[in-house]
Amino acid sequence: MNILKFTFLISVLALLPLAPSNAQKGGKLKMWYDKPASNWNEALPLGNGRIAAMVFGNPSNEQLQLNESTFWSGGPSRNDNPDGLKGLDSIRYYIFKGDYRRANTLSNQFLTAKQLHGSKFQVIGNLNLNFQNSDSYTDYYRDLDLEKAIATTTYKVGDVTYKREVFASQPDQVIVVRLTASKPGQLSFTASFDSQLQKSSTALDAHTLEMTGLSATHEGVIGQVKFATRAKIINRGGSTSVESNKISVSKANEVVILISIATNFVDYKTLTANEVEKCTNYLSSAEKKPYSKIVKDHLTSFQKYFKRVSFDLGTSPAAQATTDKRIRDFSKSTDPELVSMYYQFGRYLLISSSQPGGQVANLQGIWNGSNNPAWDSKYTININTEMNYWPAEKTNLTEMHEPLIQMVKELSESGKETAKVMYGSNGWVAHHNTDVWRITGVVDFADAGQWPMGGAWLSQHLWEKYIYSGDLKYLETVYPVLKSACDFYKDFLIEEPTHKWLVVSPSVSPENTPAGHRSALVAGCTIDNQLLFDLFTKTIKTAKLLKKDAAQVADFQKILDRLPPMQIGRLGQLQEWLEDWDSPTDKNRHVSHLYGLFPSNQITPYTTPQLFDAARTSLTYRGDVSTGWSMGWKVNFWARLLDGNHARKLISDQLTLVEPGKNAVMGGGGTYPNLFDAHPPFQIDGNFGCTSGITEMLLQSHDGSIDILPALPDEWKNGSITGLRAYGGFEVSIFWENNEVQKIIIKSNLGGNCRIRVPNELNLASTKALQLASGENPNPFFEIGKVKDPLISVSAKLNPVILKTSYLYDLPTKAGKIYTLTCEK
Ligand code: FUC
Repeated sequence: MNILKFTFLISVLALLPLAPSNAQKGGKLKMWYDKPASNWNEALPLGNGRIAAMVFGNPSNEQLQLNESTFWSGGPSRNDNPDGLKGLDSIRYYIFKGDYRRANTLSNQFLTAKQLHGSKFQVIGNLNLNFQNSDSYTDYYRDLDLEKAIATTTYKVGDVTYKREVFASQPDQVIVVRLTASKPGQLSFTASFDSQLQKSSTALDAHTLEMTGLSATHEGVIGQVKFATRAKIINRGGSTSVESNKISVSKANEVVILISIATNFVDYKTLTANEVEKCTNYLSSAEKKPYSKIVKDHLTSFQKYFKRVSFDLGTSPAAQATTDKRIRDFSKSTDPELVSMYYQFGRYLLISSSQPGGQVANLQGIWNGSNNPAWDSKYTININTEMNYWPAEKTNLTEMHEPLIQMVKELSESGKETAKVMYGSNGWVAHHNTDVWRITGVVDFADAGQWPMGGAWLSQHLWEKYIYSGDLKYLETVYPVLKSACDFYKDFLIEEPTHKWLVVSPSVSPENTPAGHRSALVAGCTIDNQLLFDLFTKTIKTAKLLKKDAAQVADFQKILDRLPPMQIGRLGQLQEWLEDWDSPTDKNRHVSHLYGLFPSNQITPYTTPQLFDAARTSLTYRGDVSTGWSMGWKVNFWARLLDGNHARKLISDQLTLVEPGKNAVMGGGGTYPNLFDAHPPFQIDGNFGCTSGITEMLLQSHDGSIDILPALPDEWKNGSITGLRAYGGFEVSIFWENNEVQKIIIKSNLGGNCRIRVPNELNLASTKALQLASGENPNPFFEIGKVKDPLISVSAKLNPVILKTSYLYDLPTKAGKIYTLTCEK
């Protein structure tokens, strides 16, 4: 390393002012606080998709709580109940007979996993930095700059200003801490690691700490994931010394600490990597770079993604306050800038927790402070994991989607055996949970776990990635997974006795029990039918695009034709089940039957107005306030229902401050001081769900056209959003004033007709070839799968769908060209 250069850079930087002036506090994309974090839900998250830290920012005792995405309990394992086939026919028999209790008992006996309900995402430990004489400090400030992905803490002790900057570098695979002071020789502290799962913790020399550990044994599976972590302390000035497993730094001018973490994980079946070697390798390459280069590379790699989308809703005086205060006051103040920051925080979290080649963002993304986290912090695939990835394509983060696509491919391998062993079926199946070992059996108990549709929902993401990019090469790589998912249902579906429809049984409408049933087990619930409609439609489309498997396509089409239609029940609601069992007082957080409204496009205002009205009735009965993720979902629903003010109300419900430490509850979620979503407890899906929902308020492309500002709330009078993605390879930027579109910039990546719907008239002369739309949209990416007409109960009252005026245009585009459209004045 060029030590001289490194030293020079450090000394130049040390002369710069260290504390932000009042005018610099906070800022558009800075979460900021005037106190150290007193608990985990006040600490600030950093991550590079593989390793992560929560930064507490305490002057006398800094704590960096560390995670690594492959550090899970147990080891490669499966959880299929081998008795499945013995019980399946009887369970189905009792369901059709209406004896749901009996079916439930048998299901728990024959289908639910015998012992293994999934492993736990675990904690590496903490790096602690204990500073001398720092108990009385003044001028405290800490922030997380979302644009830079750097957490900064500053404070004064006496007349010395101290500054800490921390970030997680993706290119260098280390967490970097830099400590500076406004006067020389002022940095004295002791550094040490600790962990509940540690095997050893030592100081290898006067600059290097090392800790190793092993994951916990859980549900009979021995803990086999080994980790190694090292911290390299590089001081300028002063000295360092070793005290047992701690390193003391005395009177340094400036210190950089590089933290490296690695495990023996190779893939979900293999744990043969050498964690110490990996950990050392990351560290020794990072050490060779000067700090300035590490920061520069970090910024380049992070901003490449982050800056693709900018979002401006203006500002207001409320934006001057600390972030926790802004959340507390949100419902009684006007603070649209908190919405735009919260939106970008969702994108920040996805970039920080999900990177190509890495693991999928779990229930807590990649941030977990407990070795017994709620729901094991694993993958709940009956909504939560999918929700994490709703913003990926539309907010221009397609690379972040890759770990999920990889997981679906892996589940299609592990789920083959589950399909065979439990149900005697071909193809692959996954139920309502999985983990890093890609388990695909039934976990917990029948009412939640007996949902053989997790794979069907996840598979939608394979198509989703395609419809935004048009990348046929990619589509070819996922086609076998789609086909094999259909193969499973081809064998597994059975005919229900009344209408002779093909249905899934046994199943549940996720985690909801029809009133009076005392068992959630049913056949043919609405979400299952909707998921199958999408799965088969998309698989058939894929096969046709790739010119493959004509015979299978014909078979799949026959199945598609025999799926149940959606039904509108006695209350005018969309029925959640095959029978009209919906209760108007049901407030369950899951709203699974509205999968057809969002994320799917089976229910839309322009194509299926009756179902659209019924979906609104169902959602109105379900109510607003619920768990964090449920409210995040509802922002998307109300956006799809074209009601911007209601969507805005849900954002306000979600931005309700939740005091840290609240245990899991099934209603009354909100947001923690660090902007993490509160189920409670912390669950990241709500963050991602809301970011997706805000996008849906401003841009939609699922109903035959690109819909500009489809659900703009009155409050967001002026604003702009740039760089969003729409179906068919379009990138869209929107500028509006007084709730009217002023300008739209469209980049066409694939060419083809761009049909756009706008709430106010465009100036036809603003772009050559812009014309009023006519006929069907010829762009194949906008073709909508036609659902069957709904069956409507005789007592259902339906309201006509009244839509606001909008204008529909066609713009023939060329690949690679940018078009600017302005409004008619
Ligand atoms: C499902 C939801 C819960 C929670 C859990 C992780 O079980 O019903 O609300 O989000 O997943």
